[in-house]
Amino acid sequence: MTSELAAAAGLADADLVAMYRTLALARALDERMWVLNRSGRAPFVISGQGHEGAQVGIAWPLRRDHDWVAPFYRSIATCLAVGMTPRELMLAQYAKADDPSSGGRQMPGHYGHVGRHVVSVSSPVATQILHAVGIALAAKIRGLDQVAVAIMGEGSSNQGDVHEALNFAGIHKLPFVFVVENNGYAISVPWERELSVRDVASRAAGYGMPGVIVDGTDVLGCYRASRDAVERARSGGGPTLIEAKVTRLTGHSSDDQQTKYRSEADLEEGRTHDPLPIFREQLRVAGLLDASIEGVLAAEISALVEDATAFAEAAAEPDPASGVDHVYGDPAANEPPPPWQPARGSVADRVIS
Ligand SMILES: Cc1ncc(C[n+]2csc(CCOP(=O)(O)OP(=O)(O)O)c2C)c(N)n1
Ligand SMILES: [Mg+2]
Repeated sequence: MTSELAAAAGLADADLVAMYRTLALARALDERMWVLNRSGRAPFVISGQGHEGAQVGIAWPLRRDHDWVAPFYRSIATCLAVGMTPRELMLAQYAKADDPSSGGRQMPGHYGHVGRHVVSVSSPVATQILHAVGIALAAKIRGLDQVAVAIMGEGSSNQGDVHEALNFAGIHKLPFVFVVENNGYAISVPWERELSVRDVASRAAGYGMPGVIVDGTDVLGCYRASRDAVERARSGGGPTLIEAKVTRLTGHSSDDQQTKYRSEADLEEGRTHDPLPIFREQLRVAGLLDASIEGVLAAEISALVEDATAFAEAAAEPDPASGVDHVYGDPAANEPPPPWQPARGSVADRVIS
């Protein structure tokens, strides 16, 4: 029999346990990355701790290897939820040659995966929204039935790119979902100094799309909001903006000390919004987790983290000679760029329905 909790979300009990496992795995990998950083093994960590509930709930309704995600540097749980493996995330952390994100070219935390349809993170924040809207436009033109999702923080959502992208997506009713993980800070700047409104979601009205606020500790609430937005996008109803209120449990990055600009009361309050123990307790009450299941999961997660760390530690470094691969053409070939080809037919006719 399905638990009431799962039935209310239209999911099976096993889905809820799998969601919890993804949250817990993301947290364990993230914690390991900090240990590696503090022990001199990894040069930089940027953490998803506190964001995992929103990330797993929102990623869950996506069709794997079909829909597209343009994530940001905190998207560890998102990447796991769409099928990236702990080994792949650790290869990126160590910047090794086989790192699927960039072959070690990017900073750690800039995840990407061609096969899993995860667009490589750009360091300039918010640029990914234009990539995702472009993908949504292409999906619509080609009739591919795909949805594109862009994810970023509330501070980044103030960039000009976001206005352009949301306006365009709204006009053309693109299969697009914009996710803002609002943790109340852009590095050390509190939300009151970044945003002229309390909720980013209220801006959606200006682009002719629904703006939905979800509590990032409510994993299944995040799932439902995303499921509705993805269905709407896929069925031609157009884009949605989802704002997840989350907490940032760590400093901005491994180079930041948040006690310098956050009070102990603020940090304490933030810790009460940790999605991991909240979701765990929900599943315990629903009878889906108990000490024995949790023990099995904890052992499995610990083994995955150990395996990913050892695998990435032992993996080959990138060849320095490959450093500018994909940046320049082959100078020896000395070939002119291919001639510009005019588009066949009118793309605009097919897009503007
Ligand atoms: C265009 C651009 N400006 C500034 C930065 C430096 N920067 C990196 S992260 C960040 C804060 C982003 O805050 P937010 O979007 O709220 O995301 P959070 O880190 O809080 O999750 C800034 C200003 C950048 N990477 N790109
Ligand atoms: Mg923020």
